Amino acid sequence: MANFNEDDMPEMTVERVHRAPVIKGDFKLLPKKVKNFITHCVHLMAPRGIYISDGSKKEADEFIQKLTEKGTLTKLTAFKENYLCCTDPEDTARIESKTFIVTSNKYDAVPHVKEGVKGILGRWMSHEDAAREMSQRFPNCMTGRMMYVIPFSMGPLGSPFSKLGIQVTDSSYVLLSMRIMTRVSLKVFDVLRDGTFVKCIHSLGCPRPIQGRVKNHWPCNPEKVIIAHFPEQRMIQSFGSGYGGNSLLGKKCFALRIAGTIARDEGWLAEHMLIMSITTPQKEEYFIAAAFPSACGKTNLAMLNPTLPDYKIHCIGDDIAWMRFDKLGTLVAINPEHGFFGVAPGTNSKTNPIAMRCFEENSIFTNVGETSDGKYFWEGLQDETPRDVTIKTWLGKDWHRGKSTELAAHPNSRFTSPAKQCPIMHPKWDDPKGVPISAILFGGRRPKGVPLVFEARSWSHGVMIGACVKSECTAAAEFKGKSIMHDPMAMRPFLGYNFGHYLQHWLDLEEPGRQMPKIFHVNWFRLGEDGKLLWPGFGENIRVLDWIIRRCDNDDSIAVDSPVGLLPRPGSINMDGLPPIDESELLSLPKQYWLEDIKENRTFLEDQVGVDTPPIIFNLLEEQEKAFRANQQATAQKLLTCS
Ligand code: GTP
Ligand code: SPV
Ligand code: MN
Repeated sequence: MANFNEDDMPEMTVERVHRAPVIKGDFKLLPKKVKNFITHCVHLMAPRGIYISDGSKKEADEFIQKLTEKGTLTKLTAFKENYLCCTDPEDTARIESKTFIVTSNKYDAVPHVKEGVKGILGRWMSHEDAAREMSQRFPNCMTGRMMYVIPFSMGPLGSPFSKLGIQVTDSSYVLLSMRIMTRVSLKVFDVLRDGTFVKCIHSLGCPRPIQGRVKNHWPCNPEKVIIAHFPEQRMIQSFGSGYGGNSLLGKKCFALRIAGTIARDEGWLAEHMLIMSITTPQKEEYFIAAAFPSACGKTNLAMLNPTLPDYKIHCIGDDIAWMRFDKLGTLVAINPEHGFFGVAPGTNSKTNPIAMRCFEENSIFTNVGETSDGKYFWEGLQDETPRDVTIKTWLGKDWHRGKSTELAAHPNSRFTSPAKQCPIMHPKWDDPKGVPISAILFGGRRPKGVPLVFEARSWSHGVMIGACVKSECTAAAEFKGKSIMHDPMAMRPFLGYNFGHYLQHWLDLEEPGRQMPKIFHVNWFRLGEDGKLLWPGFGENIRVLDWIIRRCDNDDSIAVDSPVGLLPRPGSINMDGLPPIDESELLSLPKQYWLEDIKENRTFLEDQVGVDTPPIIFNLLEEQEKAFRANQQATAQKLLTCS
């Protein structure tokens, strides 16, 4: 299975897959490689039929009706075409411990870790082991179920930037979600012809008759979950989970892990980044991309509602950016996705009014609560939910305001909405040519020590800063608690190849004649001594973006040098109209904290990336340490300036 190659397979006709009749679509007209792929899948998984999805509204309506009758979806009657879906409570997030990269050579996939250290930058599996694991799962796994064939494009169909995929799945929730998240169309087959596509194989792992109990009308197989990527074969095999990043294979599996490898080979970048534009009161427009780990604020920033007057924000994408240098040396980016799979809790009319408008219709809400007046409910919506409605949790229990101790919505509950419904979508969000990027931001949840914003001195310094990104654990994967985890470049769970090679690839992009974007690090999550956030965040983040774009225009009057890079000169961030903010604390660089942090980062790289770490990264860390040691004025509380 692992070495499956469509060119080695005899051309099959529909008769050869007769035990699985083609229920919808014209199998005969498909490109040969697609036919062979489907035939292979039918032989392997033995579905009761084949359904070739055309991505149409009519088709979606039919599935919605069926799933509503079955109880998998519940119509939220207060809206036009909004549905609630609650999963098996054991299938609510990405499972990183079951996510593998399968390559012939281990070190193509993961770095050389120090002896005795458990690597956290990707999990490798050999082809032999993968073949064994798959053979224990996929044979006949679709018995009694329909196999949906979903032709999709990541990026505008036909753009030279875009890549095509075909996902087979036995989940109609996945079919509905893929239709929102990617561009599903039969035209994919025309564009494809004899070209290549990413083979995406997904099964819930629940053949009929079902053994055991299905919870919440959500078949899955949590004990046997595996999400395996075969970059050499441009293939993904995912088993046992119907949830998000595990099953909507266009997203993290394809657009980051597989595309990352393609990007390395072709000289571009596939990153876990939002793309947005900021238009100043002077009508200048700047495009930026920002990489924050899962559940750290990408969607919120991409849809920011600016509190400073006369600034306009447009969203191009909220999770994934594909970027490359064009002939003129400009870094241009596209959003390969077609929808949002956004974190629900915390989203409300104050924090993200734009998102609230995105999901007014045609959206699916997964694992949120429900109100008696036909609406969704989650933590953060208390103030805008009438007191007289009754509320049920995502687990179907009664929820009482101020009394219930359990959560109304799962912390990783999500909305799935078409991007075009976003009222501030950029007119060029769908432009095959992409948009020019002036700045790249890294960030994470850093309750201590890390200033609101600082700027890298150079491209390679920015890569070093990205390599040291850390964040508090979030609910987007299976981790519990609030410990600080390394999440370099916000890509830890999404790396498709050796992280050392990945850093080198970033460094190698710097070439004469290219306008390298400036790189920044931001932190909305710093806490004061009282344990409260020092920065209001959300719409107020425009103040930081404003500082960043002035730096993109090389306004040197607003920056001061420091051991970590360039910091805002005190008073240079526009704080007009804000309640008092402790700016010196917000921008301070506690020396002891940083010396320990640098040491910890060095150990992390030595342990986790070892000999694969580009030496310049260590040199830059050393320079940073020297700068701290040289600076005698640095105290735990004072703003540190070296200039
Ligand atoms: P993924 O979809 O998992 O990649 O997450 P994301 O990076 O898009 O994160 P998202 O914007 O959905 O935000 C996640 C959580 O962080 C939500 O609960 C937000 O309310 C909260 N959040 C986002 N931006 C801010 C901010 O500026 N300040 C604070 N305090 N919280 C924020
Ligand atoms: C993330 O975890 O970064 C997400 C959600 O965007 S998922 O699609 O499940 O990966
Ligand atoms: Mn994400």
